[in-house]
Amino acid sequence: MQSWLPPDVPTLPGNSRPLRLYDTAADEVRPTAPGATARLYVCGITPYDATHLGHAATYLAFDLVHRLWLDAGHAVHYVQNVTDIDDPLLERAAATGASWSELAERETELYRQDMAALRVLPPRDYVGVVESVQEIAEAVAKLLADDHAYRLESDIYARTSSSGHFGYESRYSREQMLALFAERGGDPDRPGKHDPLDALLWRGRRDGEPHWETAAGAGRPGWHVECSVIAHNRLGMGIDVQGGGSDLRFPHHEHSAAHAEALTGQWPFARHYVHAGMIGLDGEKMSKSRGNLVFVSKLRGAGVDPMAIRLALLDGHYRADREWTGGRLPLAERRLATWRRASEAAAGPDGMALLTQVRDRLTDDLDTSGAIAAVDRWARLALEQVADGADPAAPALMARTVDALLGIKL
Ligand code: 5CA
Ligand code: ZN
Repeated sequence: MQSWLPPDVPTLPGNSRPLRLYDTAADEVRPTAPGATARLYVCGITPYDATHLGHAATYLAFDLVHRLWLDAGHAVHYVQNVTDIDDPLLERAAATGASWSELAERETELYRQDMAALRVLPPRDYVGVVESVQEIAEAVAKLLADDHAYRLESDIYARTSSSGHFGYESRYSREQMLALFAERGGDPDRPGKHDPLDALLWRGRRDGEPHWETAAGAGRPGWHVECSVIAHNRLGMGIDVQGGGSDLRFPHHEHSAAHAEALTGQWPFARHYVHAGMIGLDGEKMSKSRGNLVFVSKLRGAGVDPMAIRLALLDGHYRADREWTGGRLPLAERRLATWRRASEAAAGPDGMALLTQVRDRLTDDLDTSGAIAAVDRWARLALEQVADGADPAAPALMARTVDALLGIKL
């Protein structure tokens, strides 16, 4: 699929520190250790509705990962999928009388525009499931041939025990897994399954549903295996970060990892599993099914500066569940205006010191609040013109720092 156009990323002087991130599997903050090319996979949208602020916050967190690796001198191979065929898409299309593929194309295009407006760096490979059906089916056929999967009527299920490591990613108890599996699209009670937690790899052809003729038979892919295959075929195993929102911790990331590990006989699928917290509205997770959504495109259409949306979403720790309250946007707009004025000051406090502080805060598990506070302090001093030995080059360096590392164009 076509990705979107990249924003410019200024280069910065001096050296960065290795990026440290919380890894769900290890339950600790530990350094990422990419090679010359860092490998990033982030689960993409299911395009049956527009991008809401929860999606945006999650993609912004991983955009910072991308930017911090670039700042540390790595190339970044970033892959993201689009779940452009799945039950929710078909249900929405049926309810509205639209064609599922037109709905997916329309919402994916809106997402691209939202991401570009928010200055999110695009993935190198932006990959839809529809365009990958054959490669996914080949992997499913191999899992079946290797006895890591079994047929149930016209469908195919993965054997949960096959990878030998099931459970390491989420660290949930079996009871927690069973509850979350039922809640998040799984089918623990289907008769004939060998283990209630076994995940659907392939949904055999059903009347009235789209299907493809493939090595796995006629039908369409299950959800988790799309990410295993799209990621593994482009990035290999042991990718540096597998990312998504915390609602993907289980079952999605656990099963995606297990499928890839069974397929290749290698472990682990990813070296870090990184999860962003949920953005809520009125005390509930923002979600398409609940309908309590604030759309990026609506705010943009109302004339809100995308940089203010970006700044508002970055003001809080990415791992924390956060409320989108009415005060967030006006606060971000005021802050953005202050930063813009300060970036045009004749001089300001030491710009290298600010850059070091922002790098230190962000490489420490993306402490955006700390980085924003450092810029706030710098801006206040620049505007009050009280800095000792004020540096005329500092305002320009402050603007480059904020642009390159936080993605905020002043
Ligand atoms: N297509 C799958 C992943 S393969 C999917 O989960 N799509 S999604 O459209 O439902 O979500 C896209 C991303 O946004 C996921 O990483 C999800 O965890 C994240 N997300 C969804 N709702 C929220 C929310 N309220 N706050 C933060 N992130 C969210
Ligand atoms: Zn995914």
